[in-house]
Amino acid sequence: MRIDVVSIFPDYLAPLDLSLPGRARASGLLDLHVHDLRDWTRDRHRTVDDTPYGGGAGMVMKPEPWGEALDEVVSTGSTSDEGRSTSDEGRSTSDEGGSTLIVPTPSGVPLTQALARDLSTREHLVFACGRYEGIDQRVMDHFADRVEVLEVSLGDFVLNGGEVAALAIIEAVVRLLPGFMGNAASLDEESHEDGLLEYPVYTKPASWRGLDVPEILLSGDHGRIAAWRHDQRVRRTRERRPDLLPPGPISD
Ligand code: 6GU
Repeated sequence: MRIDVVSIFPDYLAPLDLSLPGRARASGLLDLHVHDLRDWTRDRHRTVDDTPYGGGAGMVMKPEPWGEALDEVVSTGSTSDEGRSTSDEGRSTSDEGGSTLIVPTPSGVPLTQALARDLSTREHLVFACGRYEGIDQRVMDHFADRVEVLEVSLGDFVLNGGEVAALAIIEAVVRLLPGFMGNAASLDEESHEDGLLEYPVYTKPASWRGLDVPEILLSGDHGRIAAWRHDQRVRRTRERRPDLLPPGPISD
């Protein structure tokens, strides 16, 4: 998979060199490129924003730098001499129709595990990280005629810009890449893979600060342990995320 991120704060994306995406990069599964939007400005002040038509608070990101940046990055596989991905099994990444443009915004569709799974099957993701009050809508409208455009939100709260959201989305996607995690089973068993939250987990010591590990987990009875864990998942989900449960009486 190739991922390009365009931002006015490319240093925000430095954590991508570490941790999960870092390992995927090192192993050749992920070909990741971070770009500074201001490289596509043409004025002396490298301006990226302006006041909103219609009035209102804050500033809006101008369409021209975004247009030029995304013209180049969306059609990529490579911009000039950056080199081609070797992880795409021979498919061309210069076909822009193979790109998906993701615009992190609190006004987007919610990120879910199902969306992360879908994104993990794409060959090229481009993240357009906006700041201020957002990006001129014509940028998304224009590119929607050329590639799939997804405005994606992490949830019902507001961040200062799309960078931290892009980091979160990339981590959720990259850990699902085939061949990334050693243990495929640990992926299926976790929260949000089957509509219930995860059960609580414990490790040694069996007693800590007066708190004991639930006795059943020490029993060696795998059938009863599985039933207990399922019950814990249902209780937790009912308590914390009732919106995830089907309507009507709870079936255990
Ligand atoms: Cl994707 N972006 C911003 N700026 N704020 C958010 C968000 C995204 N998701 C939740 N809040």
